[in-house]
Amino acid sequence: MSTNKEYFPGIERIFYQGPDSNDHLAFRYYDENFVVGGKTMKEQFRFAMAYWHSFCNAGSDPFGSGTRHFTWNVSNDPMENAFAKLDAAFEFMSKMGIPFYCFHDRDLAPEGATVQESADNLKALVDRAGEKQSETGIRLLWGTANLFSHPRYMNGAATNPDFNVLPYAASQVKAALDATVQLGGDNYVFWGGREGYSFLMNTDMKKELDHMGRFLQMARDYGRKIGFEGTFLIEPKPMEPSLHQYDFDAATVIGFLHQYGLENDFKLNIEANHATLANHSFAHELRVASDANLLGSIDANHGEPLNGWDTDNFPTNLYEATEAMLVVLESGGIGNGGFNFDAKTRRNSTDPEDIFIAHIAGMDTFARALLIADKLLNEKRIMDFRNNRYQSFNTGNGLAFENGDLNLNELAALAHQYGEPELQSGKQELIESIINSCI
Ligand code: XLS
Ligand code: NI
Ligand code: NI
Repeated sequence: MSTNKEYFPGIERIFYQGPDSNDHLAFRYYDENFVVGGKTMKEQFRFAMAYWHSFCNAGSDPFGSGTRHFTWNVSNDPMENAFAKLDAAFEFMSKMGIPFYCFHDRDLAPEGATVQESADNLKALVDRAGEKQSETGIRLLWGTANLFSHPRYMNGAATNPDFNVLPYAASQVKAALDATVQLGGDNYVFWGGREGYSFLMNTDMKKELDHMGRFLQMARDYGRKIGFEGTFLIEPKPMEPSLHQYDFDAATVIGFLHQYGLENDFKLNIEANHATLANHSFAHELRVASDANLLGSIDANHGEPLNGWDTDNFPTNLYEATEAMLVVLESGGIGNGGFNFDAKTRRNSTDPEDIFIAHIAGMDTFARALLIADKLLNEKRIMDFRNNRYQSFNTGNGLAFENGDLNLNELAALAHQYGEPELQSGKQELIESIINSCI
């Protein structure tokens, strides 16, 4: 089925040329073999391409149709287009030097008229994707099932009030897990899609959450049974499409995982734009996940600060990326996760090369942020300040408090003895200016 057609003629393999390069089809900071923090950049990031944005979404929005001409989408046969799209995607990743990709079942293969036909469509594309992976060395970071686009999921998938919907969701998750295992995927993602609600008066939230917990336990058990050794990931998002999404933010999801006994198999996939949609910073969400030992992977993108929506811009905000990389480095890296560009070019970025430029911009932003974060970690004025801020807990009664050796009565009694504490400056402006001097 694979053709020799070139989908991006005139664009060659993108290489590192250094910060002074004016070539817009070259990396200025992402040097895949350069070692930072004990790993090459390639290993630190494990960058991934998101199939849905880069190869399925031609730029349509609620006000108009797509603007990009996809040369792999020209046949009347959707399966033929799906095979062509696979070739185009692997050509793109090979030229970019992107080592991983991520997909929803429906990105890879079209939904069929029956459950069986959908599964067969997916299987055919997965077989071909496996060959493409062997030819190129490109690997699957994660697979997932699209449980939100089809009208049947309008009231949710696992949380749908109608049991008749759940078997459909299960059939998709089962097929997507089979695909992920067949392709050697390192992770399997659940983004809540329409698992949420818009009106409490017609919703039994407790029942819906119990259903979601049970559904995820079933998926975990099935995955482990068929030999999936990777990590299951939940991707928090506070709203959109539902007004109230059940996986609101990292803290909410961590509580959920513990409530339903999922914390040993699941971790979190943190998306920058979802963090800001929840009125958190990207770094905050990463930190919450990391502190719970549940930081699994990252969806790298950037929200539009003026409206806060999930606009999924490519990440070019160096400051935000630097704060994120600081957390990632302090966590010891992203492990078997990666940095997936869950991002789209703007609707009016219509040149075929724009998708290259966008990924280069994102990879360079994170590479540069990694270099800066590495410098900041060695910046004693910041690191020592943060440690020393808590030094009163290192000895004496502070240590006794931390160790659980003081009760409230004893703690309260110390107030009489200590007198009014001296004010300790947080030195925020100083730290901000040190960070700026490292950029
Ligand atoms: C949507 C999500 C989605 C997940 C995969 O907002 O980011 O793209 O990453 O289902
Ligand atoms: Ni995402
Ligand atoms: Ni998103």
